Amino acid sequence: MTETMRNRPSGPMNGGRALAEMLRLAGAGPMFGMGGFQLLPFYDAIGLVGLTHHLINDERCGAFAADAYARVTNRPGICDGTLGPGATNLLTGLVESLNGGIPIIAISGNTNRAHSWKNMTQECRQVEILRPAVKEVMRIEMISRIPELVRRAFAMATSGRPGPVLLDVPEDVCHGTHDFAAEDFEIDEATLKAPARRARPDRAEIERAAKLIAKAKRPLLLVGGGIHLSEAYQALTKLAEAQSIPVAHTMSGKGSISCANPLSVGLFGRYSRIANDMIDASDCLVVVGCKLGEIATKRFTLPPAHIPVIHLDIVAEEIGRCIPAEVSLWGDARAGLEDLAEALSDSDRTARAKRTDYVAEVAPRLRKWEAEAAPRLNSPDRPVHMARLCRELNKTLPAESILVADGGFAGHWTGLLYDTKQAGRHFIPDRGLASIGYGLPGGIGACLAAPDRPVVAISGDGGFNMTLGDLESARRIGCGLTVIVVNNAASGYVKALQHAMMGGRYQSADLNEMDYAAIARTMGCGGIRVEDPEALAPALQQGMEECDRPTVVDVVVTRDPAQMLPAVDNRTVQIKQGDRVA
Ligand SMILES: Cc1ncc(C[n+]2csc(CCOP(=O)(O)OP(=O)(O)O)c2C)c(N)n1
Ligand SMILES: [Mg+2]
Repeated sequence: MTETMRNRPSGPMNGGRALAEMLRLAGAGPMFGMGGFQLLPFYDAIGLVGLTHHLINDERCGAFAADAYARVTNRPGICDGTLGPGATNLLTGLVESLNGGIPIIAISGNTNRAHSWKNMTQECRQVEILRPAVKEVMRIEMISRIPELVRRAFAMATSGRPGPVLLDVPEDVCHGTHDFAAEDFEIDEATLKAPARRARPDRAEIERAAKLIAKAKRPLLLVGGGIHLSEAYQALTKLAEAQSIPVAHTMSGKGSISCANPLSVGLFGRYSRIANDMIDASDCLVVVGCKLGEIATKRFTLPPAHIPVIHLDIVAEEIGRCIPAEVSLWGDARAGLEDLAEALSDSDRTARAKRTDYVAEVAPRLRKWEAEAAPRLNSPDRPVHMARLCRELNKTLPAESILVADGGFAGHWTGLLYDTKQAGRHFIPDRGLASIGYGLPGGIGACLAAPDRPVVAISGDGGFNMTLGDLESARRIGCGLTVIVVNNAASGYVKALQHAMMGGRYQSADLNEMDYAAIARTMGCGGIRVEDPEALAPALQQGMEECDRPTVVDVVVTRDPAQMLPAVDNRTVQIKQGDRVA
């Protein structure tokens, strides 16, 4: 008998208790939400069954925290919202998880069905509002079906491309009672973590792909967040090394292979060090777990049409959506990469010999890029240069750390310049929906998922303003999180675009000058204001040493909109009709 079977409850219990018992059996981690009347029996049961739940000050932040927790662990993150505004506040966070393929179980309280649609307070069409924001809505209409539907929610969240599932719980279901049998509380262990099951691509297509790769002189792997979801790190590195194939990554795909691996050519797409040049000169692209969307393709101008593409993805209909694929591999990233490696294994030695000169190009190209970028990476400027901030992060953050990057320049600059020292989820940007406001709550979720590892979040001042109330949550929870605020006193990305494209007419782009370090100290957190780049590393160190309360490192960066874009490789801004500047 397994441990979970021994611990199965039975007898009369309310719906909230049954829900909590199922989550306990599923090994649920910390949950994030804000209570209300409808889910009170569930809240009451949380402590009784030994689960952990954190009050969060905005349900969107709860959903973001659950998303980051899920990214670190690949186990479904759990968040909840009460009837109406609680449920609707979950929306942005759930869409992030939907677009990013992140397993989430969201629980919403709903009205007592005896009174629904009679102008109940807080009532709204929440199921309809949230339906397109999740992979599946499960409305629980019978108390007796709670275990079955929670089981199904885990299966939906972790199978295929993972995603968020909404369990909508009417008040009378949560408060009502049913006599459960122990056998009702069955769980499927395979579905408690993504990927629940691994599908292998068609054998004949693998052979075709292998032939194409074997023939190529300059193959290149383009990888995205699917590598993390599939935990395909070893399989990717093994194939790349066995066949001498360099690897470029999207923002979500950073950490698929260690950035320190000599075969890593860094970010491709809108921002690039050398990867876009490598793509241009390639003769075979192997795309894995990557949707090839706007940013990865520089608004669909990459890759050049003549280069054959092999596309491996867990969602069949994603293949060929943006770029036609010569070979379509439908399946799990790890399984597909292992199969490719096996199909190619006889040619490993000859492939490496044939590609010696090719892979030898990578290091000098990177050195050349580095030399050109050096003045910015080492800039002594005050206010602090963003490239210098990224360099200090590279120098200071240990290999096991996690950097959570918000939308805005925080994500753009670190996406281009931050290096993970080992493979794994060490860089978490919210590129599903690219909302601002993910940094702080994402940092909370990552901290709780990896309590023994340093977690640093980097956020714009606009994104931080959006979520400042949850610094209180981080403090109360006791997260030893370091939050870097990129303080440019502006909605900087907007201001930079207005500078470049609107003749410097700034509209609704400026923020107040604020001292976020002082605010943090007032809130009982650590707070360090940094104006001199030399003070960055000690401030980060001090933040990472704080184990039980957050530290805000408020970094004063340029206020000049001409200097804000990640210009390391884009010093001459090109304005094209109908596109944004890079
Ligand atoms: C919720 C949301 N609203 C608007 C945007 C569009 N947007 C992208 S970057 C940006 C600027 C945000 O300012 P801040 O967080 O200070 O970052 P900065 O660009 O200044 O580094 C905005 C408004 C967004 N991504 N998300
Ligand atoms: Mg800003």
